[in-house]
Amino acid sequence: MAAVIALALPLAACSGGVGAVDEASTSSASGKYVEASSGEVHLYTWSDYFPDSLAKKFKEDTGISLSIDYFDSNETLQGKLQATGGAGYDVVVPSDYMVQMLADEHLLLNFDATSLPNFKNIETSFRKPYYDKKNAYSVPYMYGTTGFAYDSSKIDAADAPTSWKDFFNPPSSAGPIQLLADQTDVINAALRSIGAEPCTSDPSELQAVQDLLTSFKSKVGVISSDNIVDRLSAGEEAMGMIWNGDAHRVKENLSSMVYVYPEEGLTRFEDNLVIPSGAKNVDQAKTFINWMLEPEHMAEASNYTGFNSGITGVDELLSDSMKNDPAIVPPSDYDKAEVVQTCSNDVVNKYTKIWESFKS
Ligand code: N2P
Repeated sequence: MAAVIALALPLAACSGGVGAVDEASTSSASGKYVEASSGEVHLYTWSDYFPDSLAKKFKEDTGISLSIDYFDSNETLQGKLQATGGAGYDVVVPSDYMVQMLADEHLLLNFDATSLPNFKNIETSFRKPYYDKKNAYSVPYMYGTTGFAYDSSKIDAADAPTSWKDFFNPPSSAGPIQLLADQTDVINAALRSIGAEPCTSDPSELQAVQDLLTSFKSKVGVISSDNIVDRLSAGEEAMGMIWNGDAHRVKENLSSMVYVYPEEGLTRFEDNLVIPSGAKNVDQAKTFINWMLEPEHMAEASNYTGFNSGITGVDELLSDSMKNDPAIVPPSDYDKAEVVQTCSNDVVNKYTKIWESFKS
């Protein structure tokens, strides 16, 4: 099983682009762990990222009801928490860089995740990531990569795409391209395709990305992070930017689908369970997060979403189809998965401008 966790790049080893969260300026830890046995938890997570069966099991096990709303990108989540001052939800699921941005904006509760009884179940290399060096705010949920996939029954082997350069200049047999509604993933991929690094502030590189996206636009079919598994499985699109877990699920329905590890490199993301600063049901939220750190619960989420997690004991419980899928277990010689960094606010504003102009 070592291969499955090959993507468990030690997050702690990577430094963030804008420095660590200012510990002194954040709210203090919210006290010791108190297990709740009634009440509710409002979860706000990515589309299609939490099985109904697990919500049911959580209620049976703990007496706590779980209601779920969905978002399509870190920036949508951030906008929602900014608008409500961190209220409205008890647990939300930001990726790496967004944990740091939300903590910097005082939108997360410092609940000291190390005080959870099941914190011990988190694999060592998944503790103390660069975006939360003390595990004050977060525990890991799913991790994966952002690559692209194509249907090899529709695209000739001679035209088979292998790079982001190919993705942004697709063969005509690919038809309209699926694109994630995700400014960070799309712009980082476009930067890689021109040989630039994520988080660059170089005006000529950012202009080149803007130009590339402008020329790519006529080839785009749907820009959406929702229902990708259904659309690609049904053959509505033959090529698209996709997260590897979703690609795995498509491959279960359509075996001719191929997940590509682009030559220039790709993003390795880590999604997290965190508590917003305005959460109403904090004990219930902590009870939920602690419950999710049980291997059998996290494995149920993994087998549903197609993504692995950094929780000890989950690998053994993964389906054989996950363990044997190159979309989940990258080729052993592929060493270009890069942990997402937190760009400076100035660079984020530039990304947003490029993205808005691309979509308009
Ligand atoms: C899958 C959601 C994946 C989240 N539908 C990527 N951060």
